[in-house]
Amino acid sequence: MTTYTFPEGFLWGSATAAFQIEGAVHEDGRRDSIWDVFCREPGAVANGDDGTVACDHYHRMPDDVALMSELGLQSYRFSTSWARVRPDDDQFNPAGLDFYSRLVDELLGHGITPWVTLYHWDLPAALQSNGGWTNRDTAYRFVEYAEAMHGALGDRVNIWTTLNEPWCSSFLSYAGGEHAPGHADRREGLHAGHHLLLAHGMATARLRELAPSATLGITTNHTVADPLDPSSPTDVDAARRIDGMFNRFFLDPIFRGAYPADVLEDLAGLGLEDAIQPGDMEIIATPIDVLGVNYYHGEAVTGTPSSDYAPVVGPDGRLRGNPNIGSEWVRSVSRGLPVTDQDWEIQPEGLTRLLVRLHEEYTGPAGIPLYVTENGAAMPDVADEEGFVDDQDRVAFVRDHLVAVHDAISHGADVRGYFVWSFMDNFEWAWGYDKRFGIVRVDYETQHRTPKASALFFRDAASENCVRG
Ligand code: NCW
Repeated sequence: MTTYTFPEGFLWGSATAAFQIEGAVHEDGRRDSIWDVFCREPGAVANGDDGTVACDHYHRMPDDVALMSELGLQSYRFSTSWARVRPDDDQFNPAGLDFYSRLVDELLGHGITPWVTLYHWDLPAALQSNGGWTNRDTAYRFVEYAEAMHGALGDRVNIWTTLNEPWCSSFLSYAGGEHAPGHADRREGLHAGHHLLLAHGMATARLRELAPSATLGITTNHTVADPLDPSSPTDVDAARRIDGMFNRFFLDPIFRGAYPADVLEDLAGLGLEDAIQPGDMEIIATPIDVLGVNYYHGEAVTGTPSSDYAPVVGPDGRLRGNPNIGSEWVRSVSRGLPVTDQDWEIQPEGLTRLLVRLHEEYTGPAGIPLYVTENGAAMPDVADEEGFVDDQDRVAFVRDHLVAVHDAISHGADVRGYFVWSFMDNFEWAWGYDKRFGIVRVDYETQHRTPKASALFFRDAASENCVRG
């Protein structure tokens, strides 16, 4: 048995997102976000689930924070709901701002460091009616929203993430059709991606003016794409393309002020250039203090190059696109690795490779630390009569990925913390409530919370600052 001890000061936390847990979607002045609208579309979300009640966190927040404290969380990463705070793209909503202010007070009262994410996918529907992220104006609106959040919380919150997983809120949402607003248009996907990056850069610059000593960053989601057959040039090219769209499309502008040349070549003729205005790339490259990394799985990819592409109408009548813009022919193929409840292949060593690479190619040269802002797994949980879930599969997943983080640190990556996704079971987007990621079980009938074995494992790891395996 080896003990993997983390550097002193390593931050142990957990994360959630507003729409996935809050509920209370029509209370205290909140109005629809694009996810409320999307949930009403037949076939968009499994079982027709929606966020109306979710984990009822809006009403149970103090108890939830008390449970976080009992479980030894040192930091809690949550997102604020733009639709709660500025429901109509007009006046800011004092009741919405007050909820997050109370949450921050509650966290600080328990000695838990608040880590705010400003955008975790729930755009106000009022903005989508003007094109949402395909409209450049939304980026300017985001800056106003960021300013307001800073005005409400900036005296107590020091760590700010602009966006969570812009790949999802652009490509998966506007081109892939799987997330709100459920469009299947490649040009829209690319424009959304650029405007999200612009919003990130402008908000970072503004927050820096308002709070010179704050820690500012973005969280990107990553895949580690390996060619199915490393000796096949098409498979190698498929892996390069997926890496280009998932990882480098976002990181290169942020760290190098330019889209990668090979990605621009792959995307030629699809309209990205039309969204880029003089000065945009400099704004996007506004320096940040921290990069948040979300990692769930790696994949093996293959495919036969083709320029054929047509969105398909699914059995539910909804148009489905493909988030792999310009490389729709690339497919992920099972390598026979064990999978989570979402069929995502479990590959902890991919996290080591990812962190070392990010450090060497992007953050290290700029002296910027990495935080794993999300990692975790949906597992087929079974609760006993008391509601306890002995989720040894999730314990192993989290432990093995923490060992992978430790390996990355041993190889020189400057990783300062790990946030398990998620604090509690919640609304898993298009999968609805079927998929459970929490280290705390939520009984949706009673809203009763029960820490799972993984929560107890995580509490011990955090308090000892190590894992064993
Ligand atoms: S879906 C997703 N997730 C999960 C979600 O609960 C959370 O809000 C997100 O930050 C868990 O963590 C993130 N990420 C999308 C991963 C990419 C999916 C690739 C689909 C290919 C078609």
